[in-house]
Amino acid sequence: MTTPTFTPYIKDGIELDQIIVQGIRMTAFHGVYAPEKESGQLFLADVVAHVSTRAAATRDELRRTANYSDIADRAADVLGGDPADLLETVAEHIARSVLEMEGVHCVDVVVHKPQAPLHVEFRDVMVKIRRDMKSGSLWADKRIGSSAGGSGDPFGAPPRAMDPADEQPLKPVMAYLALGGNIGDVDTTFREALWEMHKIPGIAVQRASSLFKTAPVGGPDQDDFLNVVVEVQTALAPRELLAACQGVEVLHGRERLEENGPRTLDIDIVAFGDLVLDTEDLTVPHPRATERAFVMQPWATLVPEFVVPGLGRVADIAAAVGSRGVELIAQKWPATQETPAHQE
Ligand code: PH2
Ligand code: MG
Ligand code: MG
Repeated sequence: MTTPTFTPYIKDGIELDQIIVQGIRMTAFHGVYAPEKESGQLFLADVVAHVSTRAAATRDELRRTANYSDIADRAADVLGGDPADLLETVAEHIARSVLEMEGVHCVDVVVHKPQAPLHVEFRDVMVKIRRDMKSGSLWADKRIGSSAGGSGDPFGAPPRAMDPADEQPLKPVMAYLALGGNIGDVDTTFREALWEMHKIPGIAVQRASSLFKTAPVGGPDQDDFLNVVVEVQTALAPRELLAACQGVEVLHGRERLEENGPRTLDIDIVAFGDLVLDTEDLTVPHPRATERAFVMQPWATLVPEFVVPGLGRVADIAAAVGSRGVELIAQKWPATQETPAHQE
């Protein structure tokens, strides 16, 4: 079995370290052909997790790095899990699982199938992929600008869905999410939610607005809210981004009990690039966002020049809506509380 080389991964100008688990081996039933699904054969996986190990080494603490045993378990779960037709699918699923681990910025996965049914003698067949948390990389293998992907291209993307809410954008899009909440430690909830969003492949959280305390608008008599607007870069279709937002709401115990009622966490897509869309479950730009000071004031601290499709500059809309009931709490949010790794 040969092992390919793994090129370094550079994050913010610094080459990350690599934690490598090689030759994870299992009998499994992946393959296109019936005998492969019945008898099974040997599969092997190599996984390289690109992480910064400095903080862990300085303190000699496992929790500050990626546990190689966890990496191996995740790879083995996929390798020995549900049979897939393609090595590509197995590799992709391993990559996604390892990318979910905290601190892993990029992952290389090689899946080997040394007993593949070929017509010639050979040593090994492998599929090698790299995936990272930046949505940009999701596009690395998209042949934008060529004729590839057109209807005559058998290797191109599947035909586009009819509903524009299900169409993945042709290149990464800046979307704006409005977060609100008034139950529990909302500041902490927001921070956790942003990290959870960022870990989802296809979403890269970029920046947050200032943080505001806001009087409740609508609904029953309830506590003040915290509100913030964040910028994400996304490779997902609008409806996939919506599902991600709702998934993170659920993680924080969101229950949809009453309209405009108190909630731990609400995440609304307020804009999705320059897209204008009106479907049963999703309307962008958000139909009420531009009437609400608790969205417009935070948003104006983030991207005053952004033009809300069909409605104008964020700063202008914010000025028109005014700032009644909204109070600036933290200009720079989230304030960094931990010592950055490179200072340790
Ligand atoms: N969200 C609502 C209803 N009312 N009021 C404030 N101040 N902040 C909110 O986020 C909010 C609200 C429905 O999503
Ligand atoms: Mg809302
Ligand atoms: Mg909502």
